[in-house]
Amino acid sequence: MSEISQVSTARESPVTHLKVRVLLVDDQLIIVEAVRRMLDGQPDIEFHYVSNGAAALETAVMMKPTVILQDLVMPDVDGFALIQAYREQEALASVPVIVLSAREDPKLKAHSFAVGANDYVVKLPDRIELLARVRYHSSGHISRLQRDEAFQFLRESQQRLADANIELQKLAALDGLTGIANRRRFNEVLDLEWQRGRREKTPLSLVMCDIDCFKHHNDTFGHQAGDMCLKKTAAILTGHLKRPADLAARYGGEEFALVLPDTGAKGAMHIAEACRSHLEALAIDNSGSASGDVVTMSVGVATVLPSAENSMEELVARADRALYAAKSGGRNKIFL
Ligand code: GH3
Ligand code: MG
Ligand code: MG
Ligand code: MG
Repeated sequence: MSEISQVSTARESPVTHLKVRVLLVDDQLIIVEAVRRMLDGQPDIEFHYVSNGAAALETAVMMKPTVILQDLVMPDVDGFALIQAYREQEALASVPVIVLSAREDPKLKAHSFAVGANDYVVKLPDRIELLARVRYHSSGHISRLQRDEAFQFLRESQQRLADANIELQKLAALDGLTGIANRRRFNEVLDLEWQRGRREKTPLSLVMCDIDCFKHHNDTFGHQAGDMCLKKTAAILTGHLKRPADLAARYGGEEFALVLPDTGAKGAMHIAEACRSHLEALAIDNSGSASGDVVTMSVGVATVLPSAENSMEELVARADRALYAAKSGGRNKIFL
């Protein structure tokens, strides 16, 4: 039982709002206690009361009860006037009001209905009767509420789910260390761009990069320095992309790939060279390595006009072979 001074507006599951919220307005605490005993402990009923008549209207507006049990005679207000006041409030206009009267009197009954009451019970009714009347008057209200709240809850849940799925899809496509596209995303994009190149008869270029003597860098400066180097390399690659459709991806450990749609060999070589020289210019320490004193990368470039006569796998294999040639050709080089 709670005398209402504050009503929580927190929304959890709609189920908590499907309880029949009974507000008893009665100045006599002995009546409050008797009604509480009848209603409390019912799983579908939430019992509240207000014994101060002057506070009844405000309390009712705040808590939006399902049913009001209304005393007629109170020291500070007139029960009839209160019922009329409920009816003038938008939030309470259709809330069923059951009058709890001390007297079995036809005139009081008639007047109660005239001012807007829905039912009239002489105090104190039998528990079974009171429960039956409360449930009878709240059934329509609850099912409407149930429907509206359930729809609202469903809509919000679906929206949250959709948002979460978008986030998950993004995460599933990104490399955890560098934040750029991962191998999975690379495969998806390469496939899409291959199809598009075939349809639109435009060249597709693939640039494969591999950091030189990265094992030496890791072994000499530590794994954290190695991670930092990977992040910087990723940033260089994305920084040199020119079009929205271009993609930079982490292909494997210290290997990266660029997918460049509608780009010929010349354009791809140009971007590859910009990336290679940019990394060299960062002068990340790799002293003592077989490929020089700073971190560099070797690059293989391949370009194809996608068609039925060639394949995506061939394009990847050609870029790989070019990369291997750049490695055997002395590293820090670009081969086509
Ligand atoms: P090469 O010039 O022939 O490419 O030699 P390399 O040393 O770069 O190539 P190798 O394949 O021998 O070594 C690659 C190293 O990259 C070994 C591996 O531990 C390291 N590596 C792979 N992934 C990560 C990572 O996420 N972080 C760090 N710090 N190191 C990584
Ligand atoms: Mg009274
Ligand atoms: Mg490698
Ligand atoms: Mg390497």
